[in-house]
Amino acid sequence: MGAMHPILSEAASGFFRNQDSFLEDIKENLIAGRASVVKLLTEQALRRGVPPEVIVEESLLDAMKEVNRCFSARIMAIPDVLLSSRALHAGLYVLKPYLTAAGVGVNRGRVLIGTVAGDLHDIGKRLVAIMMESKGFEVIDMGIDVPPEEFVRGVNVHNPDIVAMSALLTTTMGSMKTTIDLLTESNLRRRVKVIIGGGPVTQEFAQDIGADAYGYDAVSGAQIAVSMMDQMPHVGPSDTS
Ligand code: B12
Repeated sequence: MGAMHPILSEAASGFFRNQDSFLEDIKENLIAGRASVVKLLTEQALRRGVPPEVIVEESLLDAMKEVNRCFSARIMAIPDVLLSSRALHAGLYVLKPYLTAAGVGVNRGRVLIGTVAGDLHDIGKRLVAIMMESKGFEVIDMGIDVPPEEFVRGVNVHNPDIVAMSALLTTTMGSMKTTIDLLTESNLRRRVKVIIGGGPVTQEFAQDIGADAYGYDAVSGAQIAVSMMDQMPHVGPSDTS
């Protein structure tokens, strides 16, 4: 069968759809790891007026939860998950300017974020960073496998208001505590709020290790960061008190 003319194919796949069908199709193609289709559908959804945050929350995040479930149930293997994550990033690439534009001009504060030592998972952390940017935070991403000393150096160099840590492995969660302890020893703990998250992390664990908050996902994490700033006595990222 010959390929459809791009304009016809766009009309067929984009013009007559409603919001729900876009969200469902993006989700389905993300799970199937079709990056170029996810990119195209995301562009079309935006053009048809679907709000970018709705695409993230109701399509991309939902799809990744399903990917997690399928991986845990051994329905998907690691290469499939990596294809899905590539498709997620294709969608996020399209959405990022719109999401971060929402936060432009709002100086909410500065967040230093990283995945803790020994842990190479960065998909969730990157989502958290984007959602925080969308709320008007300046986000400094320290990357993956960040040792406690690097977090401390980051706080000294960048003077953030919030330190956000991600861990996906039970074996690396301990590094969150080590990082908080090192911040305390370095007399930096009182200068920052600490929020943690990731698969094995819980509210109880956050309390046990002396974090200020736990975020279940990227959306709630960004909301918690906003409330943290509202409760802080000082304003702005440049305040060193
Ligand atoms: C993708 C993936 C990988 C990829 C990572 C690719 C990448 N660039 O990130 C690769 C293949 C590299 C990988 C490797 C490994 N993985 Co892996 N991986 C996964 C998988 C399937 C999905 C994780 C993911 O990206 N989810 C999608 C994102 C969107 O969700 P998320 O990460 O949970 O993040 C959300 C929330 O948790 C939260 N969040 C996350 N961080 C933060 C931080 C803050 C501050 C806040 C507020 C919120 C927050 O918000 C996010 C968005 O809503 C999970 C399965 C699962 N059930 O989680 C296993 C999983 C995490 N991996 C696991 C394991 C064991 C490994 C390996 C040890 C496998 C091996 N034998 O080699 C290695 C370890 C490598 C290392 N040293 O880190 C186990 C961990 C078990 C455990 N409890 O310890 C899991 C749970 C799979 C399983 N069921 O066994 N993995």
